[in-house]
Amino acid sequence: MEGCHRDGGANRRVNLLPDENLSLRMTASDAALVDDVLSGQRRALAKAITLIESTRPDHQARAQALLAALLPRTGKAIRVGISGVPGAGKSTFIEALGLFLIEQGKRVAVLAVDPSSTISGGSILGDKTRMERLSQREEAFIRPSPSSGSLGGVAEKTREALLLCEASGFDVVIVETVGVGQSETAVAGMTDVFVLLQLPNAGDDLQAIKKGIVELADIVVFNKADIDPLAAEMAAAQMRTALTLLRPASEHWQPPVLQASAAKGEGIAEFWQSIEAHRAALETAGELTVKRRHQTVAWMWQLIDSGLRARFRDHPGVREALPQLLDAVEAGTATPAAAAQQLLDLPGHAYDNVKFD
Ligand SMILES: Nc1nc2c(ncn2[C@@H]2O[C@H](COP(=O)(O)OP(=O)(O)O)[C@@H](O)[C@H]2O)c(=O)[nH]1
Ligand SMILES: [Mg+2]
Repeated sequence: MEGCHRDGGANRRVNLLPDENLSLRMTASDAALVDDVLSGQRRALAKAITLIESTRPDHQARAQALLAALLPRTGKAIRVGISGVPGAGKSTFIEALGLFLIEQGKRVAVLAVDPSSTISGGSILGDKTRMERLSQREEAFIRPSPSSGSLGGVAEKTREALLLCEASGFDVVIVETVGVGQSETAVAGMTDVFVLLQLPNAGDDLQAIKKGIVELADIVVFNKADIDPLAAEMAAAQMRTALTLLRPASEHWQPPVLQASAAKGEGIAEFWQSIEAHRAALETAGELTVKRRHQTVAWMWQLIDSGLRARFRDHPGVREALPQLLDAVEAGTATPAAAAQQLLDLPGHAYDNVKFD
């Protein structure tokens, strides 16, 4: 995409669409921010992500311009999603992995999608002590979930933050999420490879299988194998059987089941080998490009869906008529179809209230 026109720095214009129908003017300081993000400055990256997370309409417009300017420089990182129940050892594992990758000369960004942070006000990564060593490294960038908003909102911001990290030259972007259902789907939908971190006990297995998370996994890792190696071995064997039943056989990739001890740093190198093998398999088959294309298109539809829903709810006529119609539907005096039709047919559903200059 050739979205970025430079005109001496100040008042740089950025096209948000291929033709010039939608373009934004960037202030000199935002243009400088783009350059600083591109040159890998972590403070600039943090600032850009803060702008993206802001709900203020003027910030949103600036954030979209920033993203459009950076988009041509995205796409080079390996995007890894890691999920597991609280206590599975995700943070410990990611820290060990991050340090391993830095030793290999890579720069690593860690982002989080944490739906619980919106309820508790905390964040899975809020506890910095968990990744103390990694966060001290210059080659690492760690960012917790935005602490407000719906899962959809948090996921959307994380996806944009991921693109910013890529533009900023991070070789690997890890997205961590707690295993509580829908957040896994969101993370699997924004990453190249989705990893399920499991505890070696049957209860954890059954939960993951029941919730349909195992089907999403490209790699399964049994962590804390140091505690009871035999139990880990058995759990891994059972999971291999479950996977052959749950995952439709792909000619390109059969999800491996690994063991690790994040606390001892064991199994990390083997894990990374699997990530590289997965990537090689996707690239050979031409699937990586296809996968990412599908993901961006699905993302666009999600934004349309949530945008339409939000505007529908904001419609004055809908606000006025909704309570009564809800009552009628609940009481059985109106059919859901008739009520929905009436609301959808209200005049003046405006789709043009996003203002760009
Ligand atoms: N024995 C053992 N403990 C671990 C291992 N990985 C993590 N832990 C411990 O398990 C607890 C939860 O780990 P944490 O990384 O915070 O889990 P998260 O909630 O999934 O991020 C911490 O006390 C860790 O020190 C491991 O491989 N072996
Ligand atoms: Mg954690």
